[in-house]
Amino acid sequence: MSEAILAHPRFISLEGGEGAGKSTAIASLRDVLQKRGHEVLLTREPGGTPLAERIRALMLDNRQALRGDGDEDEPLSAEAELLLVFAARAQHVRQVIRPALQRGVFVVSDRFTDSSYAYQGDGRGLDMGWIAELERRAVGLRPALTLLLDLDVREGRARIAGRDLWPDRIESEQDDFFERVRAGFRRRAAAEPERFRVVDAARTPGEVGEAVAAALIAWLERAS
Ligand code: Z5A
Repeated sequence: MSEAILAHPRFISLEGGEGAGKSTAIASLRDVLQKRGHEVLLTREPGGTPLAERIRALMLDNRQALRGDGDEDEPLSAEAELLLVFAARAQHVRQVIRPALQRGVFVVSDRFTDSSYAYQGDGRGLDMGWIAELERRAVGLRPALTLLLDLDVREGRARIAGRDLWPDRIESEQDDFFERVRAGFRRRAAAEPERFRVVDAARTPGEVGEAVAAALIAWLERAS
């Protein structure tokens, strides 16, 4: 396949740390697009296809369930984690995202490759050049607009505290990991101001929904 990365004009992503409110805000983006007569596909990463959802479950499993035959736990290495998220993304792009874009649909994804740079690159310390190579070779697609919901790490964690009986593998990381992730997202947003819009997520769900909707409307009107 071609190694060029296409920023598709109908492909939009939402990014941010845990508890930032992406899953809540994505409905506002859908409403704006539908009101303008567009067909919209909401999807998420890791996941978005049956196989990619299975990879997601493997990657987030916190029971250290990637066990060997004995009783010893087998922790997932950072490198394997990176390859799993890209395996899921390669499926997602080919099975769902590209076909929808080719049909003229707007695709809005809750997370995409920016999460790999932030979590596996900044969070885990893996080589950014390797991630860029995977993005070129296995993905080849980038959103034209990325809305970054920016929120204090502790506030985001407080929002999801007690939600799950068992925090998943990534939720179980310490605050310093999430501080590196947040700094990574902000650095990427500053480096690509044309693509990113940073939204202050420390507001009520209604206010955040209005802010992402306003950012999308301004972007659509600017692009048209
Ligand atoms: N990951 C990765 O490492 N590498 C990759 O390449 C990709 C992902 C693609 C996905 O798990 C994990 O995979 C993720 C990164 C990693 N781990 N982390 N962290 P996930 O989908 O379960 O995690 P998430 O994307 O962070 O989802 P989340 O924790 O649910 O956050 P959210 O979608 O941004 O928030 P929400 O579900 O809309 O809201 C969370 C709670 O806060 C909920 O109870 C809401 O009612 C409440 N909420 C929402 N908005 C507000 C406001 N504005 N005020 C107060 N309370 C609010």
